[in-house]
Amino acid sequence: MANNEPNEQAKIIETNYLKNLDFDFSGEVIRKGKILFSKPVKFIAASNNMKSLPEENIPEVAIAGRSNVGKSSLINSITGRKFIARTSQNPGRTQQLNFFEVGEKIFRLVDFPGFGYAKASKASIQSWNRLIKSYIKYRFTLKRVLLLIDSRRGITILDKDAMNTFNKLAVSYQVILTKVDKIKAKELQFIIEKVKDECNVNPAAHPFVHLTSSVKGIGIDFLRADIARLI
Ligand SMILES: Nc1nc2c(ncn2[C@@H]2O[C@H](COP(=O)(O)OP(=O)(O)OP(=O)(O)O)[C@@H](O)[C@H]2O)c(=O)[nH]1
Ligand SMILES: [Mg+2]
Repeated sequence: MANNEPNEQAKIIETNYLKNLDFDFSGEVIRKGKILFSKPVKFIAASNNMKSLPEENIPEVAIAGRSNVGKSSLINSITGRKFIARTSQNPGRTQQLNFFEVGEKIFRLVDFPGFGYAKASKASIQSWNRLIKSYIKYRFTLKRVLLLIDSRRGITILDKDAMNTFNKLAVSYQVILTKVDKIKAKELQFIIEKVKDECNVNPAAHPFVHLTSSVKGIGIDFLRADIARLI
């Protein structure tokens, strides 16, 4: 990595957030996000069918994406708890909908099982898909799905399938690029443009794309701020 590489990346991140004319990421918004996520967070339920979901009484934000994209790591990072969501080197670790409640009945983050896990059996893929689709379709309290995309891979066929499913279910979703610590600034710039173009042609996709690294803490305060103004 060239010496000026971290600077180049910092500039891209600054342009995405602080120089953004369409979305406000100023001090007050960031402060609200920090306050929200300084509240206690607890794991409250793991559900593998619609009947065992927690009561539908507070807003929920779901975290979706390919197996191994960094969903559980991102939940740990935004909640500031290292081990609240179980992460793993082995894809396919999260196999149910896991609910994490932030604050006393303020809102919940929902960790989805990852899609595209190569070793999953057909039957388990079908039951995950059915559960996720039903949850999205019938959950009145679901505010938005955050669709995590690995910045090294970009939008794959599996991600496009997920976007099409979300479009059809008419659920609002937003792309979050993960693991930006792993790529060079030029590649990051390229992938941002591509992902934004893709979002623009997908009716239910939110136009703002987040850039994150759970390892380096990049973009985390901005994501907290966005969640705080959403719920
Ligand atoms: N370098 C880097 N590695 C990351 C980052 N986020 C997650 N990882 C690593 O990626 C792997 C998968 O992370 P998880 O958070 O378990 O992924 P997941 O999407 O929850 O995976 P499933 O539950 O299997 O669907 C782990 O080895 C993490 O340490 C990141 O921002 N940067
Ligand atoms: Mg996981």
